[in-house]
Formats: sequence, structure tokens, C-alpha cells
Amino acid sequence: MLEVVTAGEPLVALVPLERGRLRVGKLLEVQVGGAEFNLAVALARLGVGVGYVTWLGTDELSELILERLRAEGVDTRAVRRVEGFTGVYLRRILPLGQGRVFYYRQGSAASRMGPGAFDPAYLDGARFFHLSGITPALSESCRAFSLWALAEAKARAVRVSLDLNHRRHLWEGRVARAWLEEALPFLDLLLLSEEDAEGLFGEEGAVWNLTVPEIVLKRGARGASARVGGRRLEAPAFPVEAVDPVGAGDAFSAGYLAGHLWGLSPEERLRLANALGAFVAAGRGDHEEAPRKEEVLAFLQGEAGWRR
Ligand code: KDG
Repeated sequence: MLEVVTAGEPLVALVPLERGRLRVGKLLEVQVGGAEFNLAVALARLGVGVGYVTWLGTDELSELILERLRAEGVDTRAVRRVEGFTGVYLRRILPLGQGRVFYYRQGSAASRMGPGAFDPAYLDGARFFHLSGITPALSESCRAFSLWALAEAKARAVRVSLDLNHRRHLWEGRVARAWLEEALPFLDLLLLSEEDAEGLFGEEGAVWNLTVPEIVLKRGARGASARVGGRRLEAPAFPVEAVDPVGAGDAFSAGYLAGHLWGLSPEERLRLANALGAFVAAGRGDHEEAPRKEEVLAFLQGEAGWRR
């Protein structure tokens, strides 16, 4: 039984083994990323039944992605193979910690998804449909796909969550905001980073006025805040040495969704989400360090705000 269905573009991530400029030559590790892919893996490790929707090409990298999904126990029945290639992204971290990504993804198989890219009956019975704001930024057809999929989920009484994940290299803030206006009526849960809140709305406070029943603001090392119904909440982060924070936000969102599925209180959902974010930020890779359910529960036991 699928509890969560998510849709998006997987990317092969080329991650340098050490910090520094790529132009001088660095060893790169081949990993897999993509915001929804990371979330799907993190949920599967928590024991949540999760299905991933995408279009994969016919190249070797598509095989790698499919293998990884299967190995992690993510349902792939709605993955479609089409002519085309897999998107790639290259990471660079300078010695003082400034990170940057370089995308090679325009025209990829997944970026050609559009309305009808999967059979919407796949959503039947799911508790959540999850999307990131990266998918609508990929192409005009993906923009249409995202709104179509949100409407299909809503029509099937599947709750909808969106992780805004604004990627400035893909679309301007003005365009992202216009899309969000269209998506808002479908949303039950909006997750976004503090940086996106300030970048897109000018000031963080404006986010709390959006008409979404539940809003979660990720503050990285400063924890998280939420508005659930009319109630405002705060939760501190777990202190970690951030080795590679890319993907920590996706793990956070996975933890928050799992908290809903496990019937946790809003406070506990935030604790669980912060813990998942900490696990992933403390290791290399976009999702490699996402914990199993028993690992994260053992970590949380004895922590303030955790009574299970
Ligand atoms: O949240 C992590 C993602 O940003 C990363 O895995 C790659 O999906 C990605 C993107 O489009 O930047």
C-alpha cells in the first residue's frame, strides 16, 4: 500500500571527494539526487510505503537511478521509460564552505513530463502526494504537469504537500511566485526554507499569511517553525557538524510527512523532521545518511520534546 506518492526529476549527482575548484581537477563520486528522489529514499528507509513518479531515459544513468530506487524499496510502477537522457548535476564546495551547483538537465527525459505523464489512479488510497517547486521550474510541460498532478491528487482526496525549494538557476522569483499562487488552493502543507521565504516574499513574516492550513519553515541550524491551523510552533535543531547540507531539507520534509503518517503531534513532527535533516547534513551525499526508523527513534529517545 502506498502512503506517499511523489513525482519529480532524479539527477545523477557528481560530488567531489574534497573541497576546492573543479577546474584544477577533482575526483568525483557518482551519486543520485533530486529533491523528490531524496525524499522518497528517506521515507522508504523509515518504512513508509512510497511511490516515485518520473520519466527515465534509456541511458546508463537511468539504469543507475532505477537500480537505486529498487534497492531502497521505493515503488517504481509509475516510472516510465522514454527516449532521452538523464539530467546530471555537478557540485562544488570551496574550502571556506561556499557551495555551488552546475546543472546539465535541460531537455532531459523527466523535464518532458506533462499532464497525463502517469495514470492518476496510482494516487488512489495514498495519504499524501508530494511535489517540490523544482518540478514546475523544469519546463513549460512540467509546469502544466505539476498543476495537473496537484488537481488529480485533490480530486482523489489525497493530501497535498509542497516543498518550495526555489532554485534560482531554474526560474526567477517572480515566475516562481506566480506558479505558487496557482498551486496554493491545492496545498494542505507547505514546507520552505527561511532563505526561500525571504527571497520570494521579501520578509519572512509574509509567509505566515499564505492561505495554506499548515506551513513549515526550515531554518537549518536554527531549527524550524510552523503554523498548524492557527497555532505557531518552534523547534530547535540538533547540533551537528554540517559536512554536506545538500538534501537535508528533503530529509526534513520526509520526516515531517512520516510524523503525520505516524500520528505524531506537530511538536513531535518537527523534532523528527529536524533529526532527519541532521542525519543527512552530517554526512556526504543528498540522502545517503538518511536513517532507518529504528535509528532515528533511538536517536530521539531521551531528547527533550520526545515522549515515545
Ligand atoms: O534538495 C537537494 C536537491 O536540490 C538536489 O538533490 C538536486 O533536485 C536537485 C536540484 O534540482 O537542485
